Amino acid sequence: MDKPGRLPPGQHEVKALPVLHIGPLPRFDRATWDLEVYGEVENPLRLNYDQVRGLPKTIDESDFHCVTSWSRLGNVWEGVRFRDLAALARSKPEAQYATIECDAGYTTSLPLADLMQDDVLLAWGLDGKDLAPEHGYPLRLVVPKKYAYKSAKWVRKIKFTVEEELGYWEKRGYSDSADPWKEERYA
Ligand SMILES: Nc1nc2c(c(=O)[nH]1)N[C@H]1C(S)=C(S)[C@@H](COP(=O)(O)O)O[C@H]1N2
Ligand SMILES: [Mo]
Repeated sequence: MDKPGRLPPGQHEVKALPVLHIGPLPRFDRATWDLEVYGEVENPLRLNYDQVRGLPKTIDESDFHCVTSWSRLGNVWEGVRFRDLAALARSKPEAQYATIECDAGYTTSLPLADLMQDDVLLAWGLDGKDLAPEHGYPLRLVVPKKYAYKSAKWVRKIKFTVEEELGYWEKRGYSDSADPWKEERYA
């Protein structure tokens, strides 16, 4: 692919994926960890880590754009498509958004229309290896078409909602639509 054409306005390329988050690195205990899918769904789920890793696997290459201006191109993510998990939980017709809730209190939210895209994964792997803990292992959301604060690390709960609940950065002045190609950095 033509890399220059892949950089949104105001972004520069970095070769290695930086580590960026607020708060401490959460501890992962495989024996007690679970993923909960709840809210406006017909079939609420509580999956242990083995069950998550047994979900249909997708590998997808995409670019990653942080609002602070770095982009890391050509990330090969491995995980389950958000929409495959949503199909298992069977979201109710009135559900329009999902709030992603993480260890250590971080949240973000997105319209289901954005989350159902082909390139949106709940990922456990990057570039042929399990994710490093600091990049979100055991499970992170990846939403390549949005600034990376939507790509929540250490996901534990997914809540389907009728109305949108603003996430951690979205409540603090960052754009909720967060489209890097339109430079939607601030609300
Ligand atoms: N749980 C959690 N997820 C998070 C964040 C965070 O603070 N906490 N920061 C976000 C931001 S602003 C960015 S740029 C990316 C960085 O991901 P990386 O550290 O894997 O590069 O994680 C996103 N996901
Ligand atoms: Mo970011």
